[in-house]
Amino acid sequence: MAEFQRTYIMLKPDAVRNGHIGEIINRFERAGLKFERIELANVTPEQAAANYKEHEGKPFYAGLISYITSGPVVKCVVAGPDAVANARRLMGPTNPLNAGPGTIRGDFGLVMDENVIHGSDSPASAEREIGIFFG
Ligand SMILES: Nc1nc2c(ncn2[C@@H]2O[C@H](COP(=O)(O)OP(=O)(O)OP(=O)(O)O)[C@@H](O)[C@H]2O)c(=O)[nH]1
Ligand SMILES: [Mg+2]
Repeated sequence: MAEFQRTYIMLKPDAVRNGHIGEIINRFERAGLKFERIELANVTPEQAAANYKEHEGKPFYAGLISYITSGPVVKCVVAGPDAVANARRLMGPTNPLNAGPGTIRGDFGLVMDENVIHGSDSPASAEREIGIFFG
């Protein structure tokens, strides 16, 4: 049985910079997921550190923080049946190199360092991330 869930989706700075907001949002709506909140904003250094706590100390951490704070993002709460897994299915694997055509990362990205979109990995992460980004 599908479970009704909320997930936190974030169109990363490269998606906004490259003018792909509309096309990406359209894919979630086309699949039947509903946007409950949506806001263009900059990620603060505090929000970036809280969101990427698990990666602190890794070689790519500094680059990740500077990338996610490099320009406006689109912060979204998306809801529907199995929203967490369905959003990640639409997004494709973390590395665009492994993301097939038809997925958001496969169609709009080329490299792991700029991988277009974020989606929560569990309902618990979603709740935590919605708290970080919407207060
Ligand atoms: N350059 C680089 N970036 C990485 C690497 N691992 C993770 N990242 C970045 O850190 C983000 C978060 O990593 P994960 O949470 O493990 O991956 P994910 O859940 O598929 O991606 P998100 O939806 O963004 O959380 C990724 O989206 C990448 O932007 C890596 O090995 N190299
Ligand atoms: Mg993640």
